Amino acid sequence: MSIHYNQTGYDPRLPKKAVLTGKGAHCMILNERMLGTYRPQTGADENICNVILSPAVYDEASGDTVRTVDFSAFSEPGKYYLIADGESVIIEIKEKPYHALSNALVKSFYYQRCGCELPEKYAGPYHHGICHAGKATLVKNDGELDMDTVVDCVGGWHDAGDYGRYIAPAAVAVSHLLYSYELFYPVYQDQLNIPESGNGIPDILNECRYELEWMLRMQRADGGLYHKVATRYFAKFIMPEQDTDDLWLFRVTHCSTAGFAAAAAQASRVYRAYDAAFASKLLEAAIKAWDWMEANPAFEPFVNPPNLSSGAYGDSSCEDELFWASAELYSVTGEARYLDALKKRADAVDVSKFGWRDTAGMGALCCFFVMRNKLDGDFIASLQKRFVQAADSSLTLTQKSGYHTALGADGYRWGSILPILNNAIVMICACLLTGEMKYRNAAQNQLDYLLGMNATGYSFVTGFGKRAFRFPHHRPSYADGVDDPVPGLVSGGPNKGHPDGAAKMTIPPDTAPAKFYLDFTPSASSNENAIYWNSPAVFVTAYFDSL
Ligand code: 9MR
Ligand code: ZN
Repeated sequence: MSIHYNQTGYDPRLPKKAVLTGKGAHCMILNERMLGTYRPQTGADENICNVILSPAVYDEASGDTVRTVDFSAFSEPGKYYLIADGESVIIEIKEKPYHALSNALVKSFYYQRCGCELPEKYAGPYHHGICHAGKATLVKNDGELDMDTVVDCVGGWHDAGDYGRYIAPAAVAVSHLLYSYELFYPVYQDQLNIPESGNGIPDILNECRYELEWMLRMQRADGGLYHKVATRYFAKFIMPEQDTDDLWLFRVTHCSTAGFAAAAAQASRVYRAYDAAFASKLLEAAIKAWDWMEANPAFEPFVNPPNLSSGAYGDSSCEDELFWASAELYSVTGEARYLDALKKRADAVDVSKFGWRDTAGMGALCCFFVMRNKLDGDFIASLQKRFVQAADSSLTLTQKSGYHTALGADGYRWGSILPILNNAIVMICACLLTGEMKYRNAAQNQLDYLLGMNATGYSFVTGFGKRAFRFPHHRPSYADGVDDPVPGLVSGGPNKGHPDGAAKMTIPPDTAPAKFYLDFTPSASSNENAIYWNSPAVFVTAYFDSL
């Protein structure tokens, strides 16, 4: 395999690239119509090349020497044969190439629903019974149970390939989805075939509400948020309804509380137009969470108690969550205390981060796109300057990479898809802020990466692409007896930083970082899905679908 390309298709109006790893520079592109009139040359035709090829460059992250074929000039929709170095692939140029993808990425959250049945009517072959519907018992720091604290916290999405449910990742995933809606709402409809479809509310909001209702249940009466709910150990590879171990609830933490305050405040803004009572409930809960943070300023980082194995999602600082929460709360209340908090923290946080640990990017989006006119010009200008500088750094990474990927060779760690999509979000927003297309074009290459223009040659979305990955570290996809994995799941991707046992045993240790990937169910370190890897993919895809 020497042709690395976007296997879902290219938008006729946008730039189009593929990356070649073959030795030569022999390459041509033809569509059916061109093929009909093509006459094989007689004599030496080694240099037939009807597209522009870049000079060969060394790509550090993959160890590959690559050339880029730029076929942006082709804009007629249709199927094209791309032939290079004795190999051929079919590339599609089509209108709205990302619409079905965008819907499937959102629908994947439905398949992650916990605490309810997934009937065949909505889930097709991926249907299953009700799971994790019991109450959860609080675990103390020493790992013992506190039998007096038993909480009903049913619902929400399974975090990833495991069945844990964690607040910090939930807050971020919901926010990515809600920002996708707030910025690109014309792409969202009410037709994803989920139980709420047809209720007059876009399904992306119906789906987020399922998570938000659970998050509300995770809030203690004093406003603090329990960190997570999970069984003692990661379940075996069984269906969720077979995972009947007791549910454990973990103590209230600062970052979960602040992240919740942010996401709930944002949600109150978004749902106001559809359901004012729900919006008010969210806002009240967000304010209570904020007040809890003010009343409990002594930060205590979360570490897993001993002798258990669910995700830790520990974080060393909540300053970024507080920055984000202050922005969202100021946008909906206009209260001075939130503005003070926003200004106080703005310089100290990285406003270009959209991950489960570093969250200030969402606060920046709130300032730029939601309440720009409520903030003074100097504040916005300096925030924007820093944000665009981050976009420039991403752009530089993209230009240095043979595969046009916004990640350095040292970035291929657990969930490498997150920094790549994070940087795509930064560049998309920089394009929206400055109108400069260089950012959009580089962001497009990150979507291309997701869909196959990467060193592994896999599309990292199940069900999308000729060589889509097939064996996610996702318990239902393994246990459901259906050949195809649940569709619309995003893989964490190559991870040289911390290989799991299967990756260690089967990937040669000198493999380049961008190829340290295994499409094999046991590979938790390189092939799991997670809600907060799907959600930035939703944002990026929705943007390109909205053009
Ligand atoms: O996404 C998390 C990544 O940043 C960490 O390095 C990794 C190891 O601690 O854990 C990842 O999160 C996993 C979580 O702990 C449990 N659910 C599955 C998550 C995705 O692999
Ligand atoms: Zn469940």
